[in-house]
Amino acid sequence: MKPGDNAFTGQLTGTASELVFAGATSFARRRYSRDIASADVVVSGIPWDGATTYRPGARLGPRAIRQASANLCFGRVWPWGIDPFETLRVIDWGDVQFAEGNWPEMCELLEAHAATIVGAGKKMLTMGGDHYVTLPILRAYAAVHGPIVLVHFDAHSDTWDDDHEHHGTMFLTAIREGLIDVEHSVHIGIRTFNADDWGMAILTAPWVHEHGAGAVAEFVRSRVGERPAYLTFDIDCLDPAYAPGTGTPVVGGLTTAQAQAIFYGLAGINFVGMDIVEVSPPYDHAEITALAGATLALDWLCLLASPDPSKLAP
Ligand SMILES: [Mn+2]
Repeated sequence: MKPGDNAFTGQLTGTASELVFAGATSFARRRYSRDIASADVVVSGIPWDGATTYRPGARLGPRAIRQASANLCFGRVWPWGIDPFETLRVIDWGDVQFAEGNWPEMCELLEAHAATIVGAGKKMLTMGGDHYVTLPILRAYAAVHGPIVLVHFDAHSDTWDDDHEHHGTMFLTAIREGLIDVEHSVHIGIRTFNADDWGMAILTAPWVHEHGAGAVAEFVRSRVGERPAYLTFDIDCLDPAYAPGTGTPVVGGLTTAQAQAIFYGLAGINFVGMDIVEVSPPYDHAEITALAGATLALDWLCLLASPDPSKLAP
C-alpha cells in the first residue's frame, strides 16, 4: 500500500490504490488542483441549497458524493471495461465558495467559474447543490456554444412559470434567456404536471418503464444528433427507493440500474458537461443517494472516455 492521499499527491491520470476509508475525499480521488489548463474535465462542488422549495440539505451534496466516490476507484469500471482516468485528465477544483444564502453572489461567482473552464475548452463535471446551480453554468455554456442541447433527467421539468425564482423555474428562465436549444433537448423521467412543455421533448417515467432504457437512449441520440449536449441529472429522477436523500422526492421513478442502462446507450453523444444535483445527505440512508450520484458521475466520465458501446460487458 502506498502512502495514500491521492487528493494531494496523485498523478493526473491513472488510478492509484489507496485506502477507501481514509484520506481526503476528492472526487474519485482525483488531485485537488486549480490548474484548469492541465485538465480535460474539471470537477467542482457547488454547496448551495438556497433555491429549494421543500427539504434543504443539498449544500452538503458535494462532500457526500466525494466520499461515496472514493469506493468506486479500482481501475476498470463495470461494464465499460475501461478506467476512464487512464485517458482523461480529471482534476477536483474544490467547491465554489460564496457568502451563505447570497443568491446573486452565488450566481455571479458560479457563472464566472464556469466561464473560465468552458472558455478554456474544458468539460465541467459539477456536483450540486440544488438544481438552480445549473442556470449560471448554462449561461457560461451558451456564451461559448450558443443555445445548448439539454439532456435533463428529473422527476420535474423545472420549467414552471412561477412569480419567483426557485429550483423548479430555472429552465424556463434559461429558455427565455435563449440558453437552451429546446428543439433538440429532452426531459427524461418526468412524473409531475406542467401546463407547457416549452418545446422540449418529454419521456415520462412511465414511458421509460414501458419502453426500456434502449428505446430512451435511441430517442435521445436521435434528438440530440451531433450537437454539443449538456447532461443535467437531478437525483430525484430516481425513485425514492433508490435516492431517498433528496429535497423533493416523487415515487414511480427510475431505478439506478435503468439510469445506468440509459447512460450506456448514450455513447457517441458529444457531451460537453454534466452536473449531478439535489443529493441531500440529511435525508439519505446508508449513503444510497450519494453512491448513486457518484456512480452516475463516474459513468458519465466513462461515456467520455469510451464512446464505443461494443466495448461494454454483455
Ligand atoms: Mn427534480
